[in-house]
Amino acid sequence: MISNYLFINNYSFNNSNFCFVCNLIRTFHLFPGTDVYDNTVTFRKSDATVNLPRFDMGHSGDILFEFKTTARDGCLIHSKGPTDFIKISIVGGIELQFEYQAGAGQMSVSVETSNVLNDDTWHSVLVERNRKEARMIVDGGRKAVMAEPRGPVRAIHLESDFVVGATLDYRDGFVGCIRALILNGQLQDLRGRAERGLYGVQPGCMGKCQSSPCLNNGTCHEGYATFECDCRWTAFKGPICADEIGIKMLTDTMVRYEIPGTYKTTIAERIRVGFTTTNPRGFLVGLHSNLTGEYLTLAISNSGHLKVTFDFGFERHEKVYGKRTFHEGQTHDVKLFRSDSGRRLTMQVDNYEPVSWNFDVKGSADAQFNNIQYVYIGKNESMAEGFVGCISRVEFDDIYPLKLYFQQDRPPEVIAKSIRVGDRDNRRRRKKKKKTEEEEEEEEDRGGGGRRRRRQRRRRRRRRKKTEEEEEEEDDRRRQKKKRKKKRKKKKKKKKKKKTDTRGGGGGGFAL
Ligand SMILES: [Ca+2]
Repeated sequence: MISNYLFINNYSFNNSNFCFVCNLIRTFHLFPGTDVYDNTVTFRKSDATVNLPRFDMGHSGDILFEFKTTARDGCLIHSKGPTDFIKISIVGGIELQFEYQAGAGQMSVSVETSNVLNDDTWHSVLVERNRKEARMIVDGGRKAVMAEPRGPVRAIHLESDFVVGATLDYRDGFVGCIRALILNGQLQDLRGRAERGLYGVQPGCMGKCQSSPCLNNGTCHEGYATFECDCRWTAFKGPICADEIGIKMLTDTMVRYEIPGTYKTTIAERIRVGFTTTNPRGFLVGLHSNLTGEYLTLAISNSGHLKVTFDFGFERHEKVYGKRTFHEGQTHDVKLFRSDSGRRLTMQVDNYEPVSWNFDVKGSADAQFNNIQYVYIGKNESMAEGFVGCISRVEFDDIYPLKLYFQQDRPPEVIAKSIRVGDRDNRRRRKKKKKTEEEEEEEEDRGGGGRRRRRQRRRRRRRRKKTEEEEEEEDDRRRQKKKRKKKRKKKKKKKKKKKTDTRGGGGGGFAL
């Protein structure tokens, strides 16, 4: 295979040597009032094709179209004759390749782009072959040219259908959109064919993400045949970010997330929490700074209403969402956010109308929530009793503490205390560990330890023996010491007695 790369940046369309331009002009004259870009189809399956009639490329011909995809590889166009063929493919997401054969060996022209071709935006392709050379231009700028070999130039002889979307045998399929296919200046009606009904091909460019299949603000990655939801920036998990991540809270359960690094200072927070409870009191979520003493707490009051308490340094505020009570065992979703440079706090519960409170923040006053260190769920360290029920979907801006807590590689910033289930598990693990140690010893005793272990055991026994002897010696020493002490005490007593006797007499005299 002969391959030739030639790149010219900023290629100008005014270069009259290129028939590309005449084709474009011709195109727009040929189809007055038609939007060639409206002639679009989506290839939903990799083995789906649109088969057009034989294209006589002859001694010179050109193919112009645009595509949009997220796939790295795929055959866009294929056609062949008894020996000749043409094929246009995307290779590795960055290279576009035009391969052909006209009598002699196989030829190939490739354009490697600096930007990716599978970035789900439109890219244009012009492939042209004339008596002198074959050329390909991608996105109007990237160009590759290959001169024909010396000698008489043969026409490309094609006999099969002109297949769009895969190879003739439905392999290496392209998945994505193709529009404005123009062959030798003739717009091809791909859309019309798709409208009449074709396997795996739909009129228009419709991705799978257009129907917003990912819930809770999950990011949809287009695949045209499929889609993928990225739930990273949500408090949810699962294929469409719909699965709740929740925790059962007992009265002593606390989850704490420590904001790493230089903490966090905000003027517009976004907080969300889901909960279920039958207890008309309890701390749901709290943000706290030990450095500044500033805080924000969302809790259920004794009357079963939602209550926000905060102090960002300008004044302590307590706001109650008194429209409803929330302790009837239903699941609720609370969203809380601050806006208007910190002057406005809005709470939305479930799908009810949001409630806002405005605050009088003076110009010099500090509406910032400074140095937030912790996010608490269920209770904080100073509380004796916490929330009882279920808490889920906790998020504070881009922090998802419960999700982090339950993920496989849990970061050290998030901890949960007094989770009884977890404690029981730990106990079980400890028990198991102990048992294994015992089992090992037993095995050793049974002689299953091998030479090294036996040597270790002997050494251990010797050490034990030694210690016993030492202990005995020490006991002796202790006994003797005691004896000596007793003797000394007796002597002292005698001396004392003598002294007291003499002093006692004098004293008695004085008393009299
Ligand atoms: Ca502040």
